[in-house]
Amino acid sequence: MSNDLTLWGVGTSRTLRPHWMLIELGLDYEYKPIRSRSGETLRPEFLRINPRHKIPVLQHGSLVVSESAAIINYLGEAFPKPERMFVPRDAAERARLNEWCYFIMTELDATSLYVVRRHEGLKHLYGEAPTAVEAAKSYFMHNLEAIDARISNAPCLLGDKLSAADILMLTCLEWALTCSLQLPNGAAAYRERIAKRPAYRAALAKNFPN
Ligand SMILES: N[C@@H](CCC(=O)N[C@@H](CS)C(=O)NCC(=O)O)C(=O)O
Repeated sequence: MSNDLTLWGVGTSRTLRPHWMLIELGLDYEYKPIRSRSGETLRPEFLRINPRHKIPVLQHGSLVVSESAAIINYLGEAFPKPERMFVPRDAAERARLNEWCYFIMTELDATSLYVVRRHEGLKHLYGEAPTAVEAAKSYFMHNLEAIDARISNAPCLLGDKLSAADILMLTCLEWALTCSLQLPNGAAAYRERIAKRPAYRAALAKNFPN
């Protein structure tokens, strides 16, 4: 039966997240393999859905959700989760999940890795800023080192079961490696464990088809 789910976007760490969550939840979905900075995000068909011309975007029936973290948390709430996934049962558990998600999205993604991406890899678009890049890299490492012991404690960030926070964390760790950052021991071991998941491997194949 169709779930009426359409996901827009492939090719980046941010688009990988919803592919992974959809596959982890065992949901059938359609996807439109548009890419960033290809001109495809500026087509009228997509601008009607997201005037900020950013991917990923999820359509579920008439609902449109942008922002990778919001999409994967929505999917986790809207559909039944397999036993192997973390479901917050009360406000305290939801706070633990939110704490990880906000930390990863604001401190690791937006403040650190995206600054490196904009002013190193995409400097022709956003300007060269070596001081900002170095500061962002060292801020990333400082934050990761501060949580390294917590990451090593259990298989996943919230215990035995995978959550949206793990999807955000692993995609940031993989992204960090492409920026030549060296992961501390706990994070490196965590990455090795989580990256073995079949749903992650399947999502990689869908998100990075070439
Ligand atoms: N905070 C957003 C970031 C989304 C974002 O910046 N997407 C980039 C690709 S990673 C994009 O769509 N760029 C396309 C464009 O500007 O044309 C999220 O996590 O979804």
